[in-house]
Amino acid sequence: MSRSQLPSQGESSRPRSSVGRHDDSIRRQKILVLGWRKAGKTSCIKTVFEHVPPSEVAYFDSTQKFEKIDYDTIIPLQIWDTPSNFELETLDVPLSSFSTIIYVMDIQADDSYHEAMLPFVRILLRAYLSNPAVKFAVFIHKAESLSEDYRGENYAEIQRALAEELEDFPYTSLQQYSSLNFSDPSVTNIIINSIQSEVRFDMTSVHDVSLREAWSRVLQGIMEMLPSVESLLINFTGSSGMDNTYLFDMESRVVVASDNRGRNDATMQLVTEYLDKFLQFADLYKCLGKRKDDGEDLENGDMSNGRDNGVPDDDEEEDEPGSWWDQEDPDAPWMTQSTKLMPNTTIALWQFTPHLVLVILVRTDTWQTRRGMIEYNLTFLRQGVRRILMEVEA
Ligand SMILES: Nc1nc2c(ncn2[C@@H]2O[C@H](COP(=O)(O)OP(=O)(O)OP(=O)(O)O)[C@@H](O)[C@H]2O)c(=O)[nH]1
Ligand SMILES: [Mg+2]
Repeated sequence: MSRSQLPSQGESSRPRSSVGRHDDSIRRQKILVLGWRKAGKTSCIKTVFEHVPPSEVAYFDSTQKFEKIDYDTIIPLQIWDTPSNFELETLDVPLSSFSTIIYVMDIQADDSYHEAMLPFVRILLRAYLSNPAVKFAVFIHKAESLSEDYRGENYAEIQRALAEELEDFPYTSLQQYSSLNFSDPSVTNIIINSIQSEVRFDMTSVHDVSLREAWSRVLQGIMEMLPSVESLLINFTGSSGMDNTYLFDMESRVVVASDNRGRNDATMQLVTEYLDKFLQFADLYKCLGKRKDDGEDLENGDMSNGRDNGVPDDDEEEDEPGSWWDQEDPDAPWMTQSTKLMPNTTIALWQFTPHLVLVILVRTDTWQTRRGMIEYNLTFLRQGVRRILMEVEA
């Protein structure tokens, strides 16, 4: 293990934003997680964003009321866990304020796909009418419980169920929410086609990397800065002889950007497991930067990322933490680590911000002969990524 003493290339602190915590809820990207009872909504959220081990999901109580989970990563998120069959009118924010709606379907419940899909279609249409830019994802969950053949069949069946429920929907019942003429089939056809091309389906399971991959696509779908960050990564990968480059959210192990080429499930699983193991020892790394409030949480043995579960704090104006770059010493060394994963492959990581870590896979001989050049290129990549984030957050 080693620490890098690379120069920070003159990064300067910026004035921190004056956003208060009441406004904080507004600036967060809101993600609504819905689904049939016991489909796995809470499991999909808590195993990724609250470090609940998969072995504990069997003991979750049924969700009785909305739970808002604030999570800080490359963009600030607010993930809403919901009780099954809640009424839209009970949401305390407009449906249009959600940037993404995730519908969790239990792949095992193949006798009720249509029944489960119907309430989703109603919400999906209401959301689309109030905000056509909203993103939709269906997590076809508990996928590991079926053999590969059945998985594929059920996946297709769920896609068909959505298509049929969209076709059969009584559109005139939506007339009160829109000035569109729903009696006109050309109007409903446009809506159906547009939604069908927008909804993405992902097979997920708490027992493997598929759930994090699905969250990764959700996050990337709402990251306006994604193309800029990706082009920096692709540039770096090309100029430094890497095999794979990933930018991970450290706490959740969700990939927020990658160069995407040469990526496959087996490599992802390997890299995620490595990161998991390595971060269990996070406290040993003195220069592993974290926000002040995160640090306090960690001292209590809690890696919970400073969440406040949406409870407003009246004193927030005085003790509101600054932006992450305010609390950094620009000349301090930053955390880095490398390990020979297999005889021919080395994995290395560098922390970029309190939330983000860059992970690379590289041939061991390349790493041994070109490490200096890789780390040199990396200072520019890190600087570029941080600049983009500062621009977005300022
Ligand atoms: N096989 C399998 N079971 C899972 C998975 N995720 C969750 N479960 C099981 O699904 C059940 C329901 O999980 P929850 O996360 O509580 O589901 P929910 O949708 O939040 O349930 P409600 O809040 O009651 O509507 C639990 O018994 C979990 O053990 C998975 O990936 N694979
Ligand atoms: Mg629940």
